[in-house]
Amino acid sequence: MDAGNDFQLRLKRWRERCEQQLERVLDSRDRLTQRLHEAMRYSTLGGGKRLRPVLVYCTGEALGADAAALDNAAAAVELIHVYSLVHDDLPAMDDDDLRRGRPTCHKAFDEGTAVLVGDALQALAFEVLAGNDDSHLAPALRLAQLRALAYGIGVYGMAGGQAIDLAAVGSTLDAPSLETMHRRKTGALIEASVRLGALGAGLASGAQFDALARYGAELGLAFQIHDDVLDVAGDAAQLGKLTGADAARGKPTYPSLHGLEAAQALALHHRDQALAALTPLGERATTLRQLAHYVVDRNN
Ligand code: GRG
Repeated sequence: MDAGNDFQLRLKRWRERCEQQLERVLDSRDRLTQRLHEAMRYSTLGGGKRLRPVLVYCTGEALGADAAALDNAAAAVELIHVYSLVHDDLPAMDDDDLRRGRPTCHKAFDEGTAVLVGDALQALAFEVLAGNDDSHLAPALRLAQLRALAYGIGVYGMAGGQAIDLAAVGSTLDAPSLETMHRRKTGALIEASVRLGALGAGLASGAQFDALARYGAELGLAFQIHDDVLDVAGDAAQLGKLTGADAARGKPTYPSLHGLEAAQALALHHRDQALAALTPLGERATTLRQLAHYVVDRNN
């Protein structure tokens, strides 16, 4: 089998494993909150590329971890990601009707439910990551994972990036501010996914840990720049959402600031930075390298 097919097969297996884990943690028989649960499952299951959990698995695997030691972290990062999508789609944020090819959560249910879906998914992510007595990971590593995830989604991560994004609508940002916004809004959770995978393999510090964190940060920035590019040049049917949304809202993006071609070149530049960061890991990082190419070659 050639390397490309092997990569696609591994991607498919990790996605299936992620789906099983999400099914596991979203299983509830509480009748009083049936509608909330239905909305959480609707938003989470059966869609999306599962990039963040795949990164957890691939990073952990590169360092020799068992998949079972990575399951909770993989589920947790996807729960957080879905929470961010549900809130981001709300009228107070991006006001989107379509997500993953289906009506957004607040369209399929209602706005109040969508707010609660995000809140409950975020809480569930930390509960799952904290683990239980059967957890495969030592308490100190679990604590480091909790801290990494919290940092990645707080003021210096996803929520802060979203605040910069909201404040910038209808205005321009200079290049360094736009880069900071992207690094926080999207890059920080992607970097956290890599950190969680390393911690799940027992690696908590040192040159290799720092190299992986750098890989995650550069990959995250490349991912969001490519996302900006897809919003201009992508295909709505493949994306499962409308294109041109950033320009319609007057959002500063890489194509609006630098032009489409320069934005594409910058996505490749940060992919290359991500690849360069992997040098100390040698052969073990083959799948992580393939993921870096995938992130800027994808059409959805
Ligand atoms: C706290 C009210 C409140 C809102 C928070 C944190 C937040 C809203 C939004 C975060 C911003 C955000 C959604 C960033 C991610 C942008 C992005 C590129 C999403 C798409 O990710 P993909 O392509 O999606 O990985 P799939 O569907 O494949 O999982």
